[in-house]
Amino acid sequence: MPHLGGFQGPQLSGEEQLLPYCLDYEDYRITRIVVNHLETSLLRSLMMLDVVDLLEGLRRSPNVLTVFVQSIPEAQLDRRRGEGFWTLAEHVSHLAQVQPMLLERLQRFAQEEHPEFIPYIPGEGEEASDTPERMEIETALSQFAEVRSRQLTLLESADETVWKRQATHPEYDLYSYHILVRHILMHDHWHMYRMEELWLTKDAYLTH
Ligand code: NI
Repeated sequence: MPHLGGFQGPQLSGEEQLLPYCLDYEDYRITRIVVNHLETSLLRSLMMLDVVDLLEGLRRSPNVLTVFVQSIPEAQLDRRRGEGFWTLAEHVSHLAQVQPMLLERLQRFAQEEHPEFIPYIPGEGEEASDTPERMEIETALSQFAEVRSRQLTLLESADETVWKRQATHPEYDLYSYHILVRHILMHDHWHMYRMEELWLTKDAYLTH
């Protein structure tokens, strides 16, 4: 290890060997403190490195969904592939119906330091079914786009403190603003992926 000035530092291992250029122990100690600090802030910023991409993805979802849905022949929209399967129209309706609840969660994060959420169970308390209420497709698409744009306004005004907020949610081991935002994006795509499967995948290959 090329320690300059002849100082034989303490036995170093692993990443510490990446710090060879120390003039003496004091330099080594100071360097270590600086590196620790940099590592910590690097880790912090790494966690947030996807913020721009998350917002960009959320902004693009309504158009991806709209173009996708408009490419599906109308007769396919209400086809039920099996018992317990949602139709394509129900998936679109669900995507529209959950956005106000997600917007409300973002609002609570903006207002509360440590929100405690209760699980969202669609259709709970109603007579009905475990399938989403079938909306007019155009209505569903415009509601999805409209609430998404309100979510984005809120997201763009959130500062770093809000982005770092943690919450409690009985369904999840870990819940934070950052996780919620990523979840909204992945939820869009989970349902779009499932819709594509339900539309195009042959019976023998369709997952339940
Ligand atoms: Ni869902």
